[in-house]
Amino acid sequence: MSPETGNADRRARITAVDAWEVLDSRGDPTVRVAIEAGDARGVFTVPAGASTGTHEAVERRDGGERYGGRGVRGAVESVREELAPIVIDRDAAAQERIDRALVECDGTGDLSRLGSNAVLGVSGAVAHAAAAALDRPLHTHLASLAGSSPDHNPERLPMPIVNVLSGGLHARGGIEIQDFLVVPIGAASYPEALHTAWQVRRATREEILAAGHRPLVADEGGFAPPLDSIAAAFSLLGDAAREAGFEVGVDIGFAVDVAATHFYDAERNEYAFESLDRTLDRDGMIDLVTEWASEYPLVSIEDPLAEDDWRGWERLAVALPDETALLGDDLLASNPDRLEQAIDTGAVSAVLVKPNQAGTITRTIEVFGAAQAADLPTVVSARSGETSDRTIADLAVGLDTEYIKIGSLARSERLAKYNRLLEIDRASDSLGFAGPLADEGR
Ligand code: 2PG
Ligand code: MG
Repeated sequence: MSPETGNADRRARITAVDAWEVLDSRGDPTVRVAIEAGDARGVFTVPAGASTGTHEAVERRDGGERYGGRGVRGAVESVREELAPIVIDRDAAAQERIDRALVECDGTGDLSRLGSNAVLGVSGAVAHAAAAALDRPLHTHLASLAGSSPDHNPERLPMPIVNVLSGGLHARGGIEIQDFLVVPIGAASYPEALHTAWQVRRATREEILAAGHRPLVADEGGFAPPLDSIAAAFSLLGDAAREAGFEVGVDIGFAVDVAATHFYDAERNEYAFESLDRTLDRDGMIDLVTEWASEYPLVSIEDPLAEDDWRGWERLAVALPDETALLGDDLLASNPDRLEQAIDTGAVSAVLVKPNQAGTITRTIEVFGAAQAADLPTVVSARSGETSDRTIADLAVGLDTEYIKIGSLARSERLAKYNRLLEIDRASDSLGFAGPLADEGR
């Protein structure tokens, strides 16, 4: 019997752990872990970012020539040789204890010895195995780990923030801003939100074709047409929304992920928009971003300044209107200490969380808990490198996040998660929806 939680969870005793290398949506290797507990099996596949922040937990890559250095055989070995013996025989339902043991075994705060991809791989597979062994949906199990009762019923589905135009490191060679997204703020339900975003995306495609360009997609399925300016991107989205029959600012809001760290030149202390032949300093960026917020119905602006420019973030938070969330991704890196600093200084008004930045399921839950305790809205986010793994959809529902950011409505690794939310919707007849205007519609 497990010493941790007694007889009740004996059915979730871990009996086997395996890990192997698979390829993700960019064709890069990543870690898949399978864990057997009782009669059940849980599988989790680790995602990977391109615009990774300096303060994230650190994934382990093999280097060398194989797969251009991107192989993860070392991380797979970490799982098989070092982490498996730690979790075998434990109760899979004791997620927190297991995660603590995994982190201790790594011995570095940022998980760089064994690799965050090894540690999160095991942590995620433990959660899946426990949910399966206890015969609960994953979101119910995650909710119980976060402190809800084991009979927790999901309350609502998150509002999707849907990528339509891509740039930055996800499109290479286009405009520096990484994502232009739409938020179907007028939708009264998750399925309606999906349909609304689909219509805007489809109309965007038509506009791109009409302009004589090919509607090619970037890493997250967003279009990457040639754009002369940032204003041109917003106007393309606005035209598409109107063309699809929606009112901008009423049915459709916009969002951007600037991912500014990736075109910030630290030596010159400026932001280099090479595609637009223009550089801006911190004040220039703050002015630019506040201008967008006054001109467009921006629901959120993510990472508009470099990941360590705390002063700039604080100033921008004051300058932005209340309707526009200042969303921290690289700034926070799903790290509880950085989130605490942001809460103390008022540097963000919304929190983006990615499990592989945090490194374990427990740390991920802690970050959500801290954000929610500070009354900050939360966004659970996929990475640009994904697989058909659907865990974040369950995470959003189990942890009751306001938003989910998965990418565009294209490519199976994105749709797997959007579709998992439809499955959760189908399985419950009492689910609400986190849409900002949803209350009026229900
Ligand atoms: C982001 C993510 C997802 P990446 O910056 O928010 O869009 O990108 O996974 O490349 O860090
Ligand atoms: Mg981001």
